[in-house]
Amino acid sequence: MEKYMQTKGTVVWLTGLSGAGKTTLARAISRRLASEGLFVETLDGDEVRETLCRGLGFSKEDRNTNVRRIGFVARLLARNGVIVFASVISPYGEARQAVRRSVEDDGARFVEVFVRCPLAVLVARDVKGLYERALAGEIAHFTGVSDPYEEPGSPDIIVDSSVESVEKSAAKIVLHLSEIGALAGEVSQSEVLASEALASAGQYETAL
Ligand code: ADX
Repeated sequence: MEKYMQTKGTVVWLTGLSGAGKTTLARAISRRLASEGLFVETLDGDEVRETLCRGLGFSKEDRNTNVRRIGFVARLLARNGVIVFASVISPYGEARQAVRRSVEDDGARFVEVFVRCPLAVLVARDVKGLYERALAGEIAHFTGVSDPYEEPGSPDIIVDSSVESVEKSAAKIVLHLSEIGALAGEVSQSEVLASEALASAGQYETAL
């Protein structure tokens, strides 16, 4: 007989173009949840490419290898109760679906978040200066400019950083996590987080 009950974790997979706000959002939410005592981890495309995925480029094959490796680590963490935020462009739908299947096969949850932002806004923001270079033809195979991005067909959540604040998008995700029972380690934590999320979610544009 099982003496202790350990709940499975969740992979929150943030997909979207470079500069759309995946990392910012993941950091904001993971900080909040960690401060409530939940076990949280983040896996970021830019960071992981310096370590676990060092040497991989941006061909379809390399991008999918990147996604598979990040998915593998996320799965291991999630099946041990961790809430994992993975911020990866992950432009190919099939590779994202494969990660979902492997996570769910382990009994953990997978939440696909499409971090949407129109290309024109990304080009105007150009935080890393990459779009200017990509548009000038200096970076080959740049996602959204000279390489494909397959938008999720049925994401669990859509956030749009061109019309929502980080707080609003974060609240939307926290609310969803609460609704699916992903924050249920301690009932009180879940309730606190959910009511906070509901309070800031009150002002959503329903159009999204
Ligand atoms: S993915 O396509 O393999 O999922 P990942 O999220 O790991 O991408 O890395 C994307 C980051 O790599 C971008 O935010 C950007 O800083 C950098 N980068 C460098 N070259 C490219 C490129 N050709 N396309 C997209 N991002 C690039």
